[in-house]
Amino acid sequence: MKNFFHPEDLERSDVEIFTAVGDELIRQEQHIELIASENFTSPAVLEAMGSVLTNKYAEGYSGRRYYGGCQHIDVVENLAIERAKMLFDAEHVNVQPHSGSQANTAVYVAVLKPGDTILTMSLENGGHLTHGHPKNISGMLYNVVHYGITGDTCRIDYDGMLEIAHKSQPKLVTIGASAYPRSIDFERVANIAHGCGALVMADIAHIAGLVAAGLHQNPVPFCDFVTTTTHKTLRGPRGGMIMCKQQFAKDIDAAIFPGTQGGPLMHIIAAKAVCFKEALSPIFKKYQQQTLANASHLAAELQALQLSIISGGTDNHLLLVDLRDSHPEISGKDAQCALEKVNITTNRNTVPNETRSPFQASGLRLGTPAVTSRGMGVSEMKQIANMIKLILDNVSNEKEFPAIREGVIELCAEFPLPYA
Ligand code: DSN
Repeated sequence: MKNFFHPEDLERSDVEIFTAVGDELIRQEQHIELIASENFTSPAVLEAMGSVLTNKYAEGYSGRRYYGGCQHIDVVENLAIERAKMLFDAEHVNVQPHSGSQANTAVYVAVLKPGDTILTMSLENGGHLTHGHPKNISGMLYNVVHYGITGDTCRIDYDGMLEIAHKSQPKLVTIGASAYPRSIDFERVANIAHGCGALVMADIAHIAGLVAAGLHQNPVPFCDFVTTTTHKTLRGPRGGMIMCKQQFAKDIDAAIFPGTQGGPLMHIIAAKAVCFKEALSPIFKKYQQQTLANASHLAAELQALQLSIISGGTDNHLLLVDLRDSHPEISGKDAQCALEKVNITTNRNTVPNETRSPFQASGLRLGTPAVTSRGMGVSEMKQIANMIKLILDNVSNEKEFPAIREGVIELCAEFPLPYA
């Protein structure tokens, strides 16, 4: 095979971009990455993404393309599809969505008409923009009704969902979240949706890696459509995917192309195939088990330091700190900015019954996929919890910050990224 990658090419032709990319690599190396939706791909995934496949137009599907020269492209896309089917036990897979948002939009286009009712979880309760937020196309085109979480346990209110489903008679129920730390009973949601004549779409963007490893209930047997991203817990390239029952295969494929997208990103589809192969290996399950162990340890350590964790802990890769109890004077934004000054990267998040604006928010979302990918374990989670507490206690007193930042850089150096 020809070697297509010359590391010095970018430096020679565009030193500004070369420098920015290099600086970003140093940032990733020297920061503790706790954004729950981020991860570090393998070098093999990166290599596929940087390949000559980006040069190829391949509108259409395998064996039915609108362009010539697609014989190798078909091999790539077929491998991605077959591996995804094996990984999730899916009847039909479309690997062309450019993102999770594109995947969700295509499902809506496939089965809904403008004005139809969708029943979803709101962004404020942990859902996603594309699940009917008024400023997203899903909220503009469809009549959106929300279910919520219970006030006491902060778990999805399945009984409430059943009641609202019967009252509102949705055409589609969506389930899946960006900031929900507990397991989801997809079978129960599918029963509720089907019981009132609705279709159901599970969005597993966050937990796809856990599902693939058999560590979370797989929605594929129960739900009509399952969408995901491939770059979060799944640790692949930035992109999306749709799985569905065979009866919807044609409609879903048409909703992606020509419905909402043109040419597929074949370099990304190749990287998805690489990621699925990695996810089928036994070592991937060990990685996901460690991600879960790290998340529950991080939650327990923070609780031991008197921080409030929404729902009292976590079943998955993420947790939500509610700052209102321990640090009512600081917002999620203040906390995120202070942590960033010591090289700990997080994102602020709204919490149930939020009183601040989403831009300020009262919570911090923390996730363990990225730190686990670089090899950190439970003892590092204790160190990280102590550093977070120290920063939150001293948001407006930066005296301690340089020493903590040095500690973060030293810790990161013990767990190098695989890109040397
Ligand atoms: N932006 C992603 C996240 O951070 O969860 C969801 O799309």
